[in-house]
Amino acid sequence: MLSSTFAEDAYPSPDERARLRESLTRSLPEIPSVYFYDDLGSELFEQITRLGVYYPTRTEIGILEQRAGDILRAVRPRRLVELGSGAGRKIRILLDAWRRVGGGETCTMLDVNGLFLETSISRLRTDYPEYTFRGVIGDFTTDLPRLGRGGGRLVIFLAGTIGNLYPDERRAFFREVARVMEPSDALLVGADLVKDTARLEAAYDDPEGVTAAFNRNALRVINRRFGANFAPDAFAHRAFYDAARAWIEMRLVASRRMRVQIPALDLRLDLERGAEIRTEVSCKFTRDSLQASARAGGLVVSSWHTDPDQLFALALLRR
Ligand code: AVJ
Repeated sequence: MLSSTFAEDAYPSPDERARLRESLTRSLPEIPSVYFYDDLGSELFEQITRLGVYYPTRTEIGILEQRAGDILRAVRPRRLVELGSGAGRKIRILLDAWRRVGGGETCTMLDVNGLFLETSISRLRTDYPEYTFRGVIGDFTTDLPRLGRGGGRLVIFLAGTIGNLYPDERRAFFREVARVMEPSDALLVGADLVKDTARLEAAYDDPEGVTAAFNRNALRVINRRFGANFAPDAFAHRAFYDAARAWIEMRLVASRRMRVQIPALDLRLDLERGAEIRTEVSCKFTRDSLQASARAGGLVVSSWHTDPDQLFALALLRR
């Protein structure tokens, strides 16, 4: 959903360059996971969602299909707001349920990609003429105030994307959302659940190598956007579950010694063979751990919806 951040025509701002420079010069260098999602990366992610080992997408869709009606009847929203609209498949499940339940008026989608927003909104207008659709171009970590206040609103944040925020960023996110919520509003969050390590690790290291290609693509994005000369093929994909932090971590491992120039950051990286770059954390939750971090924003879990195998959950949060 963040692909337009890397529109080829938009040169990285000083702020963006400073942030990446800071990430790459840590003792464990890091590339923020937002850099996965150029057009190719977004397509690779779509392929990941169809892999047998990658259970989150289909499990979340199953839960939504089962529970959308109950959730809408409990909240009775007039307005639906989606943060980060993805492929636009899941909002349709809620809109279909809204038709049966009634009471719906407007649907707002917040996304950093303006073109993506326009395309999906024009399709939604055709298929759901009874609702008013609005697009807000923005980033869910910084632009929530632009949604305004108002009540009667169900905000949805799906796909387990909440897990890509570090715990402190996650608490800040909940505080920001809570700030624009009225007591009659609710937030529906999709969260991947803690489970056995083998199952988690398999979901991030498929035999087809799609996740490995997705991981290496971050280097291509950095090369293009910052004039760097990373050799993506000289990096191996690594994904492991850190049980103490309850997160999957993805890294790229240098298969040889190399010197990387990143002109736009005025930076040179000397990597030893075996040096690692962190590209993503994907936090896994229990009902208690999600509740604890939502509490930072004064939010409580008002209902919890999961699949029979407890793989994934939708948490309905309220003030
Ligand atoms: C986009 C956050 C849902 O963390 O599972 C998939 C991204 N990374 N495989 C996740 C991802 C590796 C994904 N989300």
